[in-house]
Amino acid sequence: MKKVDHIGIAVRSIDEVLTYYTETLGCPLLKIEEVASQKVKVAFIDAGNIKLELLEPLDDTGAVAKFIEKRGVGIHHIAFGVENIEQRMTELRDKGVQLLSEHAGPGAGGAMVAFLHPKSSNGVLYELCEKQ
Ligand code: CMX
Repeated sequence: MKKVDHIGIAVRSIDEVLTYYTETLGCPLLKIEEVASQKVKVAFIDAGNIKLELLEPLDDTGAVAKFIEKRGVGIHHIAFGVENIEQRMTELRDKGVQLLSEHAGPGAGGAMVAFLHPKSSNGVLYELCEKQ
């Protein structure tokens, strides 16, 4: 893996928590966007050497909505920045890791993303993320 690109944090409402990050912690807001394919609105926060990705569900049916319903708000995933994401996926699959999709798909910030199932990653949802 090249680096940890961002940490995803599930929230009920970006509006409600944003001033905690920008004013209380003093971390600048980079951008807010909707990622319809993942059924989330995301806010990227600049935390210095890493970004925090606040994830607000767009409806009750997506993965983040289900996560909040079951486990409450908090840390949702860790995203590794990678190159050649399809090759990384093949290597991990060959090593017995369960991936959530056959191929990478579009994620926030125009990146291509793929997820490693927490059941085969010792309870942690990992994302692979390749910037275009
Ligand atoms: N971290 C750790 N464990 C998690 C988890 C998470 N984020 N989300 C779910 N789990 C666990 C559950 O607690 C459950 O464990 P138990 O069986 O021990 O209770 C197990 O995984 C299965 O969870 P589930 O609630 O039954 O949910 P699903 O199997 O339907 O989905 C998962 C789980 C990981 C496949 C789903 O959350 C997913 O597809 N995630 C990837 C997509 C995603 O997270 N998109 C949002 C991010 C957007 C972005 O960054 O761009």
